Amino acid sequence: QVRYSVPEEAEAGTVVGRLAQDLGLEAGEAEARRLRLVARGRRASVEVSGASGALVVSSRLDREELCGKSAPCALRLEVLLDRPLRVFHVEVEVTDINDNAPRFPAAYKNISFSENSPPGSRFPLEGASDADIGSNAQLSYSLSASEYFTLEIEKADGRDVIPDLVLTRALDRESLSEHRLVLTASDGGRPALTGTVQLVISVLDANDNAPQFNQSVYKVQLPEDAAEGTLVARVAATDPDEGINSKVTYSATNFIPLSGKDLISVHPQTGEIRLTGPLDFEEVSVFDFRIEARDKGTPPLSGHCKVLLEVLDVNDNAPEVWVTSLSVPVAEDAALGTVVALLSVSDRD
Ligand SMILES: [Ca+2]
Ligand SMILES: [Ca+2]
Ligand SMILES: [Ca+2]
Ligand SMILES: [Ca+2]
Repeated sequence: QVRYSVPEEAEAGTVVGRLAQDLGLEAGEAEARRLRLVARGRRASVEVSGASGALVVSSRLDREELCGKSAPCALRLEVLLDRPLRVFHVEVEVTDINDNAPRFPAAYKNISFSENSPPGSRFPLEGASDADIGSNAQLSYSLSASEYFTLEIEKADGRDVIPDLVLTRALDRESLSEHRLVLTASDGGRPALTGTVQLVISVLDANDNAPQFNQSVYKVQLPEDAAEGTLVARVAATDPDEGINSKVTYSATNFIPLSGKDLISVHPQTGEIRLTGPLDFEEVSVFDFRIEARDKGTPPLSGHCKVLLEVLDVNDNAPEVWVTSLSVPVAEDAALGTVVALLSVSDRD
């Protein structure tokens, strides 16, 4: 039995082996005795060159197509010689060249990390595959530069390696909601070939921001005769989170004096504070209360502001007059300056 080896993808005409010589034939004998391959159903991609008796490549030899991942990849040929008839077995090993780059299942990979994932959290990535064999298919991985992520390789059954994406520091969706990284796989060929996949990492929101009012204190003045329904103030809080984590509702609390509770209310959605009853400067001249803005996260977070409503006096009380003492009748010749009556006057305003 004769054995040869030839690299895959060798050009047509490449000599695989000097078959006639290796079979011990004399010059010219190969042609005279019709040294030839036994035709099998499918073309062998090699043939015997008539004149020289050499085995040469006749058409494309693709190791991946012939043998896939199995190694070694051998063509088993039968060679015939006439007069007398003889059969020889020839084995041609097709060796691998690094003609396939590593390939990832897709060009993009979408990954989600919660904003509050602790550093050290990992996400297993799908590795690339390489149609070659041996070191031409031995893959190593690298990740584009990132402040937040690194790659850790886990050895699985000592042969394939599976890269894990590992978080190295806390994420913040409010400052960066999407990270784009490139994962590169390189094979062990010389030169190495590479394949890439783009990792699109979405940062999912966590409720890590409390609503915040754009003013910590709102000072308002209203005349005491302001009608019911009068707008006292419009407060607004913002929350940089997303969705319900940023959805804010308002409520009024901590009234000083407590009676303010019945006179003032805030719309839970708009933050409009309105009068719901009559003011009376003579009773209360300053209402002090707080507005709470609470988001709908789990758990919810809240922020507060203070509102000072000053009630302004209006002249709504007539002076009251009392006669304290009265001297009647008064003599017609009473001297100027004589006290006629002593009056008390008071005005609640
Ligand atoms: Ca190959
Ligand atoms: Ca390869
Ligand atoms: Ca929030
Ligand atoms: Ca957030």
